[in-house]
Amino acid sequence: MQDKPLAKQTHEDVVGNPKTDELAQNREDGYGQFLTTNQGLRINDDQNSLKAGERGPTLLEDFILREKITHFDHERIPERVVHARGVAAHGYFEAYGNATELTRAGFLQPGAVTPVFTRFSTVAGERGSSDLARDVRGFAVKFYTQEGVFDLVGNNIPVFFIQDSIKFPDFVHAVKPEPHNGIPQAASAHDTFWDFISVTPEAMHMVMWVMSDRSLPRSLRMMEGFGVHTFRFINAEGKSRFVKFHWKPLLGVHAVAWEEAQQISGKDPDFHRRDLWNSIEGGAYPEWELGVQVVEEADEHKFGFDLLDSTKLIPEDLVPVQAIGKMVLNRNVDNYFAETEQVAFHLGHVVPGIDFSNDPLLQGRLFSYTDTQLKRLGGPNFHEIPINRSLAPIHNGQRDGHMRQTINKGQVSYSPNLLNDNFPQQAKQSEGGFTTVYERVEGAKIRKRSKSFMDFYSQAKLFWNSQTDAEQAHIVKALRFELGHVQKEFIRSRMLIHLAQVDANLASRVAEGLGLAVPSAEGVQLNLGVPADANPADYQSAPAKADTGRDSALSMAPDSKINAGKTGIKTRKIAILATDGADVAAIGELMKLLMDQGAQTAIVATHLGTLKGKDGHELLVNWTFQSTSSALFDAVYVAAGAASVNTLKQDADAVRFVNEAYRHCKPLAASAEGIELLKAASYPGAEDILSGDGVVTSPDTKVAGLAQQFIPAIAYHRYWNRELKAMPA
Ligand code: HDE
Repeated sequence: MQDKPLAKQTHEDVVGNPKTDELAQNREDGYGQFLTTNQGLRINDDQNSLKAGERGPTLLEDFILREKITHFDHERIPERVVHARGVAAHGYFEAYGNATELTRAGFLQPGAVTPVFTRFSTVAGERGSSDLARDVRGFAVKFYTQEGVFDLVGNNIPVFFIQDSIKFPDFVHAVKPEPHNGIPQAASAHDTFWDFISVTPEAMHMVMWVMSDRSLPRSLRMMEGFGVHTFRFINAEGKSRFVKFHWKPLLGVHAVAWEEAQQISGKDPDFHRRDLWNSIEGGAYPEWELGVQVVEEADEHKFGFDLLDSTKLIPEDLVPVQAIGKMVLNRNVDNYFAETEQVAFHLGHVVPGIDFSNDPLLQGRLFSYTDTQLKRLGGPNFHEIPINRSLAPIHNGQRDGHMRQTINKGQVSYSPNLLNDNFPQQAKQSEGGFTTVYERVEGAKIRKRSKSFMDFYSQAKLFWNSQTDAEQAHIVKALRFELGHVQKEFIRSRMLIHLAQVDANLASRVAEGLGLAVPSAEGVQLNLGVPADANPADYQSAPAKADTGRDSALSMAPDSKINAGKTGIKTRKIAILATDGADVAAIGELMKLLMDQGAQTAIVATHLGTLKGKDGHELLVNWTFQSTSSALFDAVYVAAGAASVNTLKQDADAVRFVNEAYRHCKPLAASAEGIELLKAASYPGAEDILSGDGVVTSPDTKVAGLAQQFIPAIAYHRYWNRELKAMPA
């Protein structure tokens, strides 16, 4: 166990992180070495295959050619059936030391620092799909603890679509590209997804989250993570409590606009992957606090919903999240395949002090993750792949199998035994041995959904009620988009019935966009997921509770509770629009002020190379209006300089750049003549960009005063209310 946080990790500097040190033993970069075959034979000619004559056929004898091509032919492994598209980074977790009363887990005790490897992902898209799909994000953390590997395999949304794992293949088949034509990629906006949802109302709570901005993160560094299921913490006295895991990002929780997401998918499909990589390379390490909501066993039934039901969350206003540690990601992978692709997470990788609940979704996952790794990684020895290897030593009687790395010595591979003095031996609890929590379970062997799971709409309503007007407008627009892509009108119509169970206003606003009336629910069997011999009535939801109230943790508006106090502009990207004739001295001054706060700036001009300022100074250009887009920035500044602004005003792409930034509700600023470009970018519904919230202008060419207002505007992130004025949903 280390006693202080790990220092900055670069690819070369691996000191301090035991997992990095261990991985280093498997590194190979070939620098300064001879080219060899896989048997270590030095190769003399890697340019020509062995032929019978210069122009003759290739000989089977060419073992060098065959080895190279054969290896190449086998380079791909099956992609993950879900969460195929992902990106990961190394880091460490530091316990605050305040969880000792709750759990005996060593990595949560005072002073403990544990190496981690964290993989983020989208769910539905294939390996090469865009990062900006409207989708749930996976948030899986592997802790290499001294007591073995602990995997916290969560998502960025605290609930799930279904209540029982037996429905998972159906759900995934519905959301994946349709089987007859393989369309659409990484999108839920199609018939089979909404067909399934329209007959599976237990999904409605999760659907609200996915239709909200939660599914369009600005950055993986700016999203929450959730363990979703109820787990257990067990302390040293053996006392068990229920817990829900939360990751809270220190940068706040932010999203992009849906139109922007669609643009980013074309302009830079690797947007999130690149953002994470660049932030870590630049030393702006993303950080999250790990927190838990704790429920005493005696309080299990006091919430009005079932803690074992993964379509429900515990409102944070009822049970606050207690922070118990912090994760910092500070090193990118050396090799995407070896690490990010081969990492194998499993809910069943736990350590003493952590245990499961009987959530039927969780229980099914306990089977699925090992099973899927066997297929994906090709055999039972995937735990020996460097990225998966435990730092705690492994000793057992398991032997052989594909690609076995360990050379187990001796005669004995069974237990108990006399020949090896009964080693390896079982560990007592006091020696770190894992024991399952004592729980009395009684009941008939039965396939049935618990009655306590049969409220599908109340928390969907709680979520809706907890959103600001602008957030609600986004949900309405998202539903109009998604259902607008559904070809069958009866599916659209049926979805309106479910939306009406959540909120009448929500349903009617979506209906208006679809050109439909909200049908009556009278006589409609809303849930078709009913066993053949069951009474359908037993599987229908209770009506949404009238008094769900609000939960202040559910809004991610810029001034919501989640974002309170997170006012910095660290790693925000600001485009500075300028071309020849711009006020280069003032630009330099503003760049310095922004970069001093940790922001990143880029000069976007009409040409690459350098631009010549009005004062004769030159400035290096980073992008042109053709090579980038406002969608890739958080804020825009238009520099002063009459000649520069005149050129930009004539350039349709420059005008569009500003126009789009405004439409996407981003902070804008302009100095002196630069204001003219903002005016030129005005459009119907927002005739006067200058009066919009978050637009900072100064007639002065000096930037210090402007920066004072621009910096908090950038920190605010998005002025979504502009849309309510200009473009009502
Ligand atoms: Fe997963 N899930 N899942 N899942 N899941 C997989 O395992 C599965 C669920 C999650 O970055 C698979 O290694 C079942 C909930 C993440 O490598 C597979 C059910 C949550 C990742 C699998 C669920 C998740 C996976 C595919 C219903 C949030 C990516 C590849 C009972 C709490 C991990 C793999 C990574 C991956 C099964 C539902 C999160 C097939 C059967 C709920 C973050 O085993």
